[in-house]
Amino acid sequence: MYAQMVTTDAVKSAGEMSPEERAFQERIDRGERIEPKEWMPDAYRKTLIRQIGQHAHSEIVGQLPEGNWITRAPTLERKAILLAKVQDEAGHGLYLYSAAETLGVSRDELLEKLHTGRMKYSSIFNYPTLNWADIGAVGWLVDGAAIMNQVPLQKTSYGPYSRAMVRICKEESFHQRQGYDIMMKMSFGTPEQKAMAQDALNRFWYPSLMMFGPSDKDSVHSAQSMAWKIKINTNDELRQKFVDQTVPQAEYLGLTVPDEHLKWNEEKGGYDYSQPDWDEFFDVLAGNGPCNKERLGARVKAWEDGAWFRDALTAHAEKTARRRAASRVAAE
Ligand code: BYC
Repeated sequence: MYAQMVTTDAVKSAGEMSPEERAFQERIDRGERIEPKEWMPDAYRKTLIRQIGQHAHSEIVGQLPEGNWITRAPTLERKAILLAKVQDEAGHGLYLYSAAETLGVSRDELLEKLHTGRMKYSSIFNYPTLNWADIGAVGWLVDGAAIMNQVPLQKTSYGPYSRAMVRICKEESFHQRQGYDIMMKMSFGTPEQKAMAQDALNRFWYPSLMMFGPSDKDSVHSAQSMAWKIKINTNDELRQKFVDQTVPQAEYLGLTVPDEHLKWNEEKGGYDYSQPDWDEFFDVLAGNGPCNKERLGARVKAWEDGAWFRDALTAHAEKTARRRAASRVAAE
């Protein structure tokens, strides 16, 4: 499953490219968008299917840790907000599956790969949401990290992906804000509530840093993806921006980022911070996180439970097509 991580994707020099590949790279370098029916290198198509597919799966699996709390939200207002957020995530998954389909892969194929463990989804969703403060931490940190990663993707080179990201980013901003609002309520509440908020930050800080992917030296796809402008920034660049943005937000809440080495570095104009435990990250990717089995099990069950509905839709479409064909023959 992790064979793709053994080697780094080699970026071809102009001399090694075919004339078609060179012309393609020149279009990318000029900042042109690539559209579905246009020529593209096979590896560009495959990289996009991998990234957009994994992104779509993350949105869908990402509904689970929060969906779990809809019935237990503390007020009617919080319930309505959370419900809207979780529905947005479903919508993001659908835009992204549609964007992936323009590359010649079907949604069924992508889902089959997810269900059989041949495609990934974001590591973050393999961590549990134990209490209401965790829902605040997810919105604040997880959606905050998602925005940091996804705002640059609005400028990604593949047209359908970049256009999907525009709408997704608008919605993610509301998600991040609602999470921070929960954190404010908890942090400025009773000592017990503040302790819950601190505990949620303690548990979600490092998994959120992992969302940006392995450090640049271990990122197998970054160099080629950046040459093709599929990715606009490296994993470490975005992680640094996230830390710099989030630390003052934690300070405002009166919470402590669980990193004793966290320190403002005047020279670089950013914080020095501790790396997450990368062994834990790769272990979660290998299927051994606290919730991997539960999350995948829930998705497979949802797929199987929905089989009767998909069958009914297909049967209806076939029946309608047969009727139309019969009435055409009768009219001739
Ligand atoms: N989790 O060479 P690298 C959301 C994999 S949803 C799992 O750096 P790349 C939300 C990577 O796939 C947020 N796997 O890869 C939803 C590769 O393995 P493969 C989802 C990870 O692709 C609901 C290997 O490690 N966002 O926000 O250049 C509620 C080597 O990595 C992770 C997106 O998907 C990870 N964290 O860079 C709330 C954004 N990191 O494929 C919120 C789009 C790395 O060779 N994706 N891997 O088997 C990206 O920007 C890039 O794909 C990544 C990774 C930065 C994630």
